Amino acid sequence: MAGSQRSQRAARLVFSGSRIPADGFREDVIAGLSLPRKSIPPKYFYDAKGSRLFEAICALREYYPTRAELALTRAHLAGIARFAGRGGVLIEYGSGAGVKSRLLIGALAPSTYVPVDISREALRAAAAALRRRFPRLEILAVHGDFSRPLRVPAAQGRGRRVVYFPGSTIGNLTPAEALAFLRRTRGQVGARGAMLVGVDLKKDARVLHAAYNDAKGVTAAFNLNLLNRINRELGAGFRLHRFAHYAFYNPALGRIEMHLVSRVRQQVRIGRRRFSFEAGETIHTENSYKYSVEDFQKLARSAGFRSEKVWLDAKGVFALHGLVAR
Ligand code: SAH
Ligand code: AVI
Repeated sequence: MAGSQRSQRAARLVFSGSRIPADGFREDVIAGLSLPRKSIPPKYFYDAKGSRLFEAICALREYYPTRAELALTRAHLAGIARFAGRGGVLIEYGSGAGVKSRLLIGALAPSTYVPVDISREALRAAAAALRRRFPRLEILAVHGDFSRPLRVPAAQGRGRRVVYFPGSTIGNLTPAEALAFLRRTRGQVGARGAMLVGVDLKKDARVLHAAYNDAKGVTAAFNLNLLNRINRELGAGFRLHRFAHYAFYNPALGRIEMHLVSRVRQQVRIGRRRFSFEAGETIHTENSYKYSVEDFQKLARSAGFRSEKVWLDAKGVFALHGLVAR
């Protein structure tokens, strides 16, 4: 166990797993840029600046998912608490700034809260703020990567285990990765456990397009910040003005795709390696899958869950699925 550890009479705030997520960054970037279609996993967006930019995205007029999910959570909080039960262990994947977490913790009064995030900065700030808000709550914060099997402390703690995965972060996984993640989670919560998953719904492509191409250019800055991070952490020579943000809805695959397009023919160095780009060639940086209620229920079923509840926001743009073990 690494990181700081403080204890108080009723509650603890413990950080663990501090080095794991950075492992593999260089290897993943080199491997991704060596592919015929260049790509880099979206989990690398979230350095300290990337996490701040994501929070700025959440406040944008065009980016409806955060507002919609917050509104539906507030509107249905009592029903969500009845479904999930009080006093158990609440594990949250991709907890970020913890805004939705605060609502859920208030309603579920868990004995232990386990936020898991790849962004150390976001995790520390959110856990410290939650500790101030809920001084008696045990918080076991895990700096880790949920895209691989991950040991989570207190997973065998007191009470029912409930996994919370809001924000449609599941949409950033391919359907095959999402299925594998849901299966691992089904194993983790056990036969009496439950899961709450926030999922963005399929909708008019113009609404989706605007959400990922905002007028202020915050999403573009979020996408381009990945190159900044590679420059800083891997000693690379990306010139950011030679790349452009490009996001579009792919209706055949039901996903938003984000890319970084090379504006010119160029070579870029990473350490001693060189990578060639044609003008117009892209690095695929993120998918954001959108699911109908039925399609997501089918996926959850294949993973060993039964869909017990679905809550929608008033405009019908976002869904929160309440899943129980089958
Ligand atoms: N739950 C918040 C934040 C969503 S943004 C909300 O609903 O607004 C996605 C979050 O998941 C970020 O905080 C990011 O750091 C984290 N994340 C992305 N990929 C991850 C991974 N593979 N493992 C752990 N955390 C990840
Ligand atoms: C975190 N995730 C669900 C966001 C999404 O909508 O796919 C990340 C994001 N990318 C661009 N804007 C927001």
